[in-house]
Amino acid sequence: MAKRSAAAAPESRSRRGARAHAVRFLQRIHHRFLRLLGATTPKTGRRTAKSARKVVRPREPKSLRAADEKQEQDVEARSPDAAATATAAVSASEAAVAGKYWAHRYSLFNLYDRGVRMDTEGWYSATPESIAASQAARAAPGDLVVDAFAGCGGNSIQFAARGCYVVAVEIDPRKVELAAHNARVYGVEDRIEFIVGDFFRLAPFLKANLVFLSPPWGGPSYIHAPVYTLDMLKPKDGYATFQAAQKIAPNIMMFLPRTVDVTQVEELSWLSCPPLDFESEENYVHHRFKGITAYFGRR
Ligand code: MGP
Repeated sequence: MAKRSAAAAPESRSRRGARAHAVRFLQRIHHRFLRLLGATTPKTGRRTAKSARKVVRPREPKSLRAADEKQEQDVEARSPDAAATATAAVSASEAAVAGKYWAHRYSLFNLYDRGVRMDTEGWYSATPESIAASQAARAAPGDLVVDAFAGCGGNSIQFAARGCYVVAVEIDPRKVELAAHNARVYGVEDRIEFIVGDFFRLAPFLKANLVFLSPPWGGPSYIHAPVYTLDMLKPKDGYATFQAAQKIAPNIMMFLPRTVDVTQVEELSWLSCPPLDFESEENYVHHRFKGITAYFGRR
């Protein structure tokens, strides 16, 4: 008897129905799978606008939604004139999260999409993660580190990820909440002790292997001064800040503006007797000069 070819066999109504059902099911699963990827995957290449909208993130100004679809190169390609005009046109707080900072979110925190939180000051003053990691690499695992102006926690997190124990000092309790949250996002909260307080008042009572100083530079307008001098640091000048750190540890790191007078910074090492070893390093992100780290120490 001749075999009937399956292809030639007429499809029964029930089988057609089952096939249509399977197609619909696969389509549904496909969408869910995409949604899942959009919601849980940290930045891995280009994302569609649709999946980007699914990402959990802090509220951002409406005007920034469009920037979400642009990657860093787009923003960095803007002319400096256009950026300056735009910055001048908006209020100080909006300027802080204007396009370029939002576009830099993954440079600041690689796990941004997992719910990292920042306040206005954090957007423009957090140390980019790759720089914070290279600074932390100078510490030894197990070191006790005081992060004197912890802000939203970027540096503390990298020291903790390095295996250090960190005392994160921050005067603004709201920032401490953000930093503690971000430390949980990175899974390093067990290695960081957060203290709400004034670094200058606490310094005489602290002891550590290393103090990390990334104090306020005076906001994004710091760049308008052709040379940044140590008296421009906030809330106290660089000398007072450095001397407070000296009471705590023999090793000090300072993250400073790219326009800082490095000779003046080097002179800080002479505040110790014998003078501390000094090294300065230029820090770049995607070939853009972001700041200078000064390392002072005895090892
Ligand atoms: P920037 O020079 O203001 O911006 O800050 P950017 O994106 O480099 O500007 P452009 O000209 O390249 O487009 C560069 C980096 O310096 C920031 O990412 C912060 O890490 C750091 N930084 C900036 N400010 C204003 C401060 C500050 O006040 N305090 C500290 N500690 N760091 C700052």
